[in-house]
Amino acid sequence: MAGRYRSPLTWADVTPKSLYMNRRQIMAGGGAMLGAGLIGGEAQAQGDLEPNTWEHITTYNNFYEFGTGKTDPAEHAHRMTIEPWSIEIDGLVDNPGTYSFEQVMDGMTVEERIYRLRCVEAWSMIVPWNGFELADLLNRVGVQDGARYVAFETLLRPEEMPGTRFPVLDWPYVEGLRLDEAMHPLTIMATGIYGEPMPNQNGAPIRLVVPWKYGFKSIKSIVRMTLTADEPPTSWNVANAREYGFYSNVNPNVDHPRWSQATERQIGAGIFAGRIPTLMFNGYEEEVAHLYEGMDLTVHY
Ligand SMILES: Nc1nc2c(c(=O)[nH]1)N[C@H]1C(S)=C(S)[C@@H](COP(=O)(O)O)O[C@H]1N2
Ligand SMILES: [Mo]
Repeated sequence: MAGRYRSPLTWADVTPKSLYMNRRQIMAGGGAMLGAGLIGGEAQAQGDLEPNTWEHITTYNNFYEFGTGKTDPAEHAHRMTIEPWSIEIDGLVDNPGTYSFEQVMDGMTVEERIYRLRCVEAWSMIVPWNGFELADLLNRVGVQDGARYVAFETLLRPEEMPGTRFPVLDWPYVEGLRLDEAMHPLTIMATGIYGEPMPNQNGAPIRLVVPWKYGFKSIKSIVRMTLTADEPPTSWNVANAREYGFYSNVNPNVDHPRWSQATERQIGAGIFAGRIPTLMFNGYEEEVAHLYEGMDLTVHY
């Protein structure tokens, strides 16, 4: 392995922090920027962010590399080898290289963030993620002038991923964010759920979580990140550009061509619970609306 490291990260210039905020601290308001503390009053009013059960979060998944059924990932993702794991970080960065998972985690501030995950299929669940801000990692590798986007890529290992034998998507799964979206403090690299290491079906060992965008932007099991000048391709946009744009911000006013985005079904709420209204930017409007000032979100969907 050692020979593969082109440019090992040295975090020497960074003060290591090992703060881990547990849920109680966050709920008590210990972190103004965290979880429930961040969402607006409107979101609070439709029900506080009471997390879904471990069972729901780990058995109702989208991870097409393991099949397109909701229970396929729970059934097959155990076949994915996650040790050792490394992430290649390249493109317009000062310190490109192949970093082991351990190097990436070294000194990172892992916190719990309770976010709603809103799927484009119009269901949602509340997940207590553990992770660190993507901005912290990007700052460490040094983003160069001229970088305007971050491209992400998922592991592609057909012998461990039965779903990739079918051309459902253009494998490997790829996603992208504009640099300011990637640097936003709500954007995290998640490495666990409920304080446990990330289950394979949820994107072990490390995945993106962007709470104001549809679930598919939150790419799982990341093996590569590339800083680019141009907007990178994204798997769902490549598969069907009319239905899935680059931005894919949660927006109750812009329907998917085949169904409404105005409401959502809460996974685990019970069959009598009824649908709830979907909030602009998934309830994070105050925090992120400024990123899209002057953009027509019906064009840039
Ligand atoms: N690599 C990869 N990442 C992915 C997907 C996928 O199929 N492959 N599905 C996306 C979709 S559509 C959703 S809704 C979320 C689901 O995350 P969860 O299973 O942890 O709830 O993962 C996203 N990330
Ligand atoms: Mo999704």
